[in-house]
Amino acid sequence: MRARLAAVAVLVAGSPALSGCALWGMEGGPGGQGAAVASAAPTADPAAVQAVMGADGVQRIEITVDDELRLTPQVVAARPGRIEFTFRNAGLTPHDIAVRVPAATGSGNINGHTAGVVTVEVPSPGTYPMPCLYHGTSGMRGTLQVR
Ligand SMILES: [Cu+2]
Repeated sequence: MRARLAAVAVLVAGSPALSGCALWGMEGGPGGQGAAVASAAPTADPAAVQAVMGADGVQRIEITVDDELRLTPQVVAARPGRIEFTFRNAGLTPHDIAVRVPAATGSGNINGHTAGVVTVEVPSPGTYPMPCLYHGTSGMRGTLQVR
């Protein structure tokens, strides 16, 4: 019994070493699935997926939202500038995703099997929340990391 308690203490003490944990609330951060997403660009959060810079200078990222109230990817990395999000609803439950940079720009209602586009101008680095206005309190929120 004493040895088991010691092992638990070591696990707890070791968890701050995992980067990005502080960003996530009770529902936890990206799991194994998120960690498996490849990202060529160096980012602080290994689960972050880099928005792709277009020839027009606009960074673009497509995020799938679903009936399990997930955003995939949940963490997006980008550089300061214009970023265009396409939120594609793979399920039936409507969503409304806001990107707070820091003023909120919302996608508007996204019905099942449709998509909503949000374009924001982010002047400076920072970590910006992307909550679903319907399900944010249920843990449906992504994160934009600009650096
Ligand atoms: Cu939602």
